Amino acid sequence: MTQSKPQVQYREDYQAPHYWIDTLDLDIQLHDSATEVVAISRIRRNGEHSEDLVLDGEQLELLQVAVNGVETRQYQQTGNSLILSQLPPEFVLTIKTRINPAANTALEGLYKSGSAFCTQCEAQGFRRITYYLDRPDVLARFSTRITADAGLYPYLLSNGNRVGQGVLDDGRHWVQWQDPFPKPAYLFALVAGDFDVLRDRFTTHSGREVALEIYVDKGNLHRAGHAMDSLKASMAWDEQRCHLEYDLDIYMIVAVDFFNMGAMENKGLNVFNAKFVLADASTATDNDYLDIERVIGHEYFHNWTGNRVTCRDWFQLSLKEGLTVFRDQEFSSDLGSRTVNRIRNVRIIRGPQFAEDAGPMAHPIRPDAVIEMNNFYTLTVYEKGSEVIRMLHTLLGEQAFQRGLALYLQRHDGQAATCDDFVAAMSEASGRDLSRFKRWYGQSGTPVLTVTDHYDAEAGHYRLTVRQHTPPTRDQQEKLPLHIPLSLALYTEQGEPVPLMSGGRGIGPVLDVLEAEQSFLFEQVPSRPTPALLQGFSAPVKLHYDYGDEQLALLAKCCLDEFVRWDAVQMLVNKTVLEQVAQLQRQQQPALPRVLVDVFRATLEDATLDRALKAEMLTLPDLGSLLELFEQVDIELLDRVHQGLQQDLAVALRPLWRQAYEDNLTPEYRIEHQDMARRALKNVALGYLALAGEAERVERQYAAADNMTDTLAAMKAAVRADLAEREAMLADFEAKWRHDGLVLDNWFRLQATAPGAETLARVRELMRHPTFSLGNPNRVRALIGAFSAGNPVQFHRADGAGYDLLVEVLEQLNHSNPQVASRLVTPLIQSARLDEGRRHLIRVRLERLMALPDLSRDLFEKISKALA
Ligand code: B3K
Ligand code: ZN
Repeated sequence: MTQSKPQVQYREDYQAPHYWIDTLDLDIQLHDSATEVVAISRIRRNGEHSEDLVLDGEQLELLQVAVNGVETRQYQQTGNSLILSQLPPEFVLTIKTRINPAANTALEGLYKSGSAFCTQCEAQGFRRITYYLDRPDVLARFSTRITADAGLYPYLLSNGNRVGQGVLDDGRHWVQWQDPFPKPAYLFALVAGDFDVLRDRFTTHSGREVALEIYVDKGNLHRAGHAMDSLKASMAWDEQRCHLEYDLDIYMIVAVDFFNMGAMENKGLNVFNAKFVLADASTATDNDYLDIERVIGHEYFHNWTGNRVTCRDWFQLSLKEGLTVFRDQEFSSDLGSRTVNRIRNVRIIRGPQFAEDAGPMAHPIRPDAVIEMNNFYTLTVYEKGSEVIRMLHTLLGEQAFQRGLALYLQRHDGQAATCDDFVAAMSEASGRDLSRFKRWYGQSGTPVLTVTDHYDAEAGHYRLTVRQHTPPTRDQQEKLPLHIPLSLALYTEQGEPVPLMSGGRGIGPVLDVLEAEQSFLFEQVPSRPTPALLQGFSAPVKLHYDYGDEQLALLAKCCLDEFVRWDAVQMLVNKTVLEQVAQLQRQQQPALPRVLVDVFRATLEDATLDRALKAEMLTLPDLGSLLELFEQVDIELLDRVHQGLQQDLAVALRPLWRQAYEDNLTPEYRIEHQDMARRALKNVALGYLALAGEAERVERQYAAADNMTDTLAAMKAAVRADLAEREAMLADFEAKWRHDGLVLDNWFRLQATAPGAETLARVRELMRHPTFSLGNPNRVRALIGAFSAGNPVQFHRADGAGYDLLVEVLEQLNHSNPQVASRLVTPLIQSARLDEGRRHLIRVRLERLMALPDLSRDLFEKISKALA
């Protein structure tokens, strides 16, 4: 909590630490409310100076300090630091502290998740365990001795290898761990508890035998198999695609119920939100299975990109996160459908990431100024960061990219590196000038590409003119032209691709857009072509090109780039939405364009299309992404258009939805990509059929379902279409799953995102459900997060009651869990697209929060920016 006004840290102010810590020996005596930590470090002065040693520490009770074994009182304690002066060039520092894990509701540092102890140290949680140089450029060899009650905590885990253990007289036991790899404190982990353990092995390419262990709550062993398969698949993939091998003899994953985010890549001991570990057919959906594979992969890939080479300072976070997201996206794409993965990622960029760029928290993927680091684990740093890596991959090609990655890892192995180091390695390995490309790291905001064209029939010339412009963002007024890879193809009216010729020779599909305005001439173009622009979403930009409906229909049917086929449908939908909003504003009846129905029909009837892709093509953008089409818009009007469009498509194509439904029933449940694709398409069809009033079919699916994907799809269809059957299904589901929080989260989420004015009251009622708790981040996200971020119409009720609910929750979480509070506040600070009335309602409430006497740094940073 804030004592004084929170301070801004600037990237430019980076200074190497005054001291290095070479080794840290931890001795941790676990007790619920009085855990004692003895930390012995070998410290070395960095260069000649007489600076103090300033250690970070928060919420610690200091018991003893000794230098070279001699107890000392020559230290100062300020709010969050311990300062030692007049130190020798090298010395051993011993610090004894006491902490209270049971009272730690912030879930940062050492805390209790249910009956187990666990830790979360990234970004700055280690300072809640002991006084330390808690910064990522201080790398030490850790050894950790854990002592705890043997009955309650039979498993005592930490990083590295188990090197000793013993039993004590008082019913307690101990285990000693040694991590041979120097690491920053944020990668430290400790877990103590009683678990079921799933064990397996992996033999690496060079023959290292690795023990794989997944720790889950007792009784959940049967739900850990998919996580184990995903782990082995990740290890194999990293060897095959990136030639990277695992480096310890053991890899452990622990699933816990109380966790602020998805998972954490601690060296050799990942701690996971149980949501990303536990799965079986009866409790997990197809998407849950895919998410588990993705997150297990992500954390595993961090072992190289993040752990072996870490970040010099937290401003460089995207160095490990953007790169590791890129790696997990490639992993998922190699194992499943590349196009569908691409589409799902692009939906995130175009929806919430573009909204972040347009809001008060806009920042470059490498931020320049930070108050609370935890606020910068953002879609920009992660997802846009991955897009930046993907653009490098597009520009360099797979081979040069892999050479660059190898060079970067080999050059900086065991070090804390910067984004500049990464780009330098990529540039060296490929011979490409990336100087302009580097601007992506420092410039925030979403570039707009405006493309115009001219066809000269006589000469057979086609000229594209590309203008780029990045509108100012809240953090940065001036914007410079970026290096944008623009992938394109040209199509004839018959849908045939035209070979790209320029300067008398064939050229590749990727144009280097470098200037504010640039034009590209294509020769030997037989007729006026339709350009397929931004193939594969080759850059995270907004594209403006004045496509005619027929051109979009052509691309949707014929384009060889599957992403563009999907995108053409999206553009057609966007055009329709813009048109219909205008019609409603003119008090006209919105019209359903023939061409849209035709494209949907052609998509449904296309027997060659992958079913998962079909499902994506037939799914409209969500309201959040549609909001991004407008400078400002009446959200209820937009929602009416969105709902009406789905309704119209449901009715217009009803026989085809029925057929898609019938054709894609899967007789038995298998986790297999073909079957998942069938279910995806079938359930999209079910959604439309529900809107067309086919309640009986929805009920039948709910009753017959033998898997969570189909159960939830039926329940969702009923809720979205507001079918009378929905209450019975919801009641049945609750009775079945009320004791399983993870499963019940689906039930909370569904009700929180239900249309209708009664939703708010329902959410309030659900907050009193016995399985709901404000102390569990998963529950909070499923109910409160889903309502405020996933139900824009009800959250932005004109009476402000949606805002009041969120503010009440924030006031509580501000004390108990500032990180979770800070995530939840997002929809309140991204109000730019809303009307004046709502913005006023929001402002009043943000001002109230701002006036809280003990506002956390996390909320302070976001709210003060929103109010500025
Ligand atoms: N590195 C962690 C995120 C830590 C978030 C701290 N607030 C998980 C991940 O990105 O893999
Ligand atoms: Zn990560």
